[in-house]
Amino acid sequence: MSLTKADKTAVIAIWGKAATQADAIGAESLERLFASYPQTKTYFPHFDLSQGSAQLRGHGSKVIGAIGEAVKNIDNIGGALSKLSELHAYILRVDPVNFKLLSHCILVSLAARFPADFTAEAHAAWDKFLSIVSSVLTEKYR
Ligand code: HNI
Repeated sequence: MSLTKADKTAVIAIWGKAATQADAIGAESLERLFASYPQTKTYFPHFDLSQGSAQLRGHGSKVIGAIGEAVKNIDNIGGALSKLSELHAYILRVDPVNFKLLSHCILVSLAARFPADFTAEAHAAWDKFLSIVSSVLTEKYR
């Protein structure tokens, strides 16, 4: 799967608006993940996952920061996230199904904040982009 020029433009455009509230979007995405798919909480037994907790916000900031790095390096997402890929594959061993769930929650958080920008085309572009990010983070499993 690869992003077309139009996909990249759409991803970068929404990120341009999201970047200033990235941390809040990261935290909201995790809150949605843990509320809607509580099984994902099993990866975080060492965290306080209650809404708005410092650990949840801190982790949300890291996750969305990585998304920002991927946007900045949209032509070399694999290179930009290679360390993170090793971490998720060899140390964290997160089941790849969970990446779809988190990607969905990120999409919903973006859509809820930027309804006018979140056209069907922008939705599709972000869906593809997050699939690529997820593939990069899980490719070393194989
Ligand atoms: Ni993920 C740590 C980014 C999906 C479970 N994860 C990180 C860190 C980043 C990150 C950044 C911090 C690394 C560091 O400290 O060096 N994770 C991402 C991204 C995605 C993703 C960009 C997908 C879009 N991670 C997932 C999923 C799960 C997950 C789907 C499980 C449900 N991640 C973890 C866990 C940690 C983690 C667990 C370690 C947390 C800690 O600090 O102990």
